[in-house]
Amino acid sequence: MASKTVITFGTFDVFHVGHVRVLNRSAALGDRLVVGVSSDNLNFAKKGRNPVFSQDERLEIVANVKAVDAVFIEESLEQKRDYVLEHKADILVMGDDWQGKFDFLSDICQVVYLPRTPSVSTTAIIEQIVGSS
Ligand code: C2G
Repeated sequence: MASKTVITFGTFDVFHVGHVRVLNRSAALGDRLVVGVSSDNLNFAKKGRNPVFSQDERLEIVANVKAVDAVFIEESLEQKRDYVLEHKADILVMGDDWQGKFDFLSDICQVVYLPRTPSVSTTAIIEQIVGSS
């Protein structure tokens, strides 16, 4: 059977257990995991704030997760189709906060949404740190 490439995307700011679990579960769906890490500009456009860690730092962290085979910077949400084709991905994985949003790519790859890990988020971690200072 041909080997399967999985692609997923995220900001992965203030890297936490929800991030490592989604990467492990994504990798388990295929043979090779490629991860698009949102650029600082894309993150600002999506969330209205700069990430705590820069795109170079986030890229380095994600690249060093055991389940991850390759990383690249995701510059724009609109380029998903190009990224899937460029990396020859067979499966696109997204967290279920994106449920349905990328179904239009199912003509070129399988699209899978995984449930988020409950009760952990970058925003909550930042709020907890700010509140405890
Ligand atoms: N995640 C999770 N459980 C959490 C938090 C995050 O499973 N408690 C998953 C998200 O569903 C996503 C990945 O971890 O699959 C990265 O999360 P974010 O950094 O919040 O990703 P986001 O900013 O939504 O970027 O092109 C789409 C974007 O790049 C996705």
